[in-house]
Amino acid sequence: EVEALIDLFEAEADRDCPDAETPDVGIIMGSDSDLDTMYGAYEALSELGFEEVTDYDDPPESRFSFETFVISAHRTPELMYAYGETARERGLDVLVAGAGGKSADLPNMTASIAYPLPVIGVPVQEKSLDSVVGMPTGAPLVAVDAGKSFNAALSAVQILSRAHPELEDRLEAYHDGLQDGVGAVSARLHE
Ligand code: RP5
Repeated sequence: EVEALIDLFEAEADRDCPDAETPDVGIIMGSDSDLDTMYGAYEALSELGFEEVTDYDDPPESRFSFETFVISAHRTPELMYAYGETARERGLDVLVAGAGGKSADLPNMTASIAYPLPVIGVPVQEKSLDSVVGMPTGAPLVAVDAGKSFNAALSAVQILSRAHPELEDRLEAYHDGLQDGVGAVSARLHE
């Protein structure tokens, strides 16, 4: 399975697909036990109209898309290297990486391997916040608060929106929805 994934990443990197046909955001996590926490990133991207790519022979219909993989820095280091090294050539523009426990190395290592592609780290358990945010000078990793994978994905879309004004419109619409929600709560308190 791991060999097949490495072959897939390398083949996709060689394909030189148009940007509109490759995933823009990559969600990766260290274990399937991180899935519940990382589901927030899936929710945020889906809410903003990103399509999930699962079959690389079937290009997404939507202009913006994402992919999801479980990649363990410790159990599958070669897979982590293959993913990070091919990410730019495969057309990815920003990565959201989650890991937890005392072995939360995936976001940090991927940030180094895929540099200068931006990586947004999500600490999966609160006690592991330090392990994700700690990077040496010159090797940056953007990180959100523990477990906030939804915010990590929103940050990813903010980064993409600098080059894609239509994403700025979607973010504005999302923000308007948040404001309406808060306004409605206040209004209910004064009924
Ligand atoms: C980390 O170790 C993973 O990201 C996960 O949060 C943690 C525990 O992994 P499992 O033992 O549940 O697979 O690398």
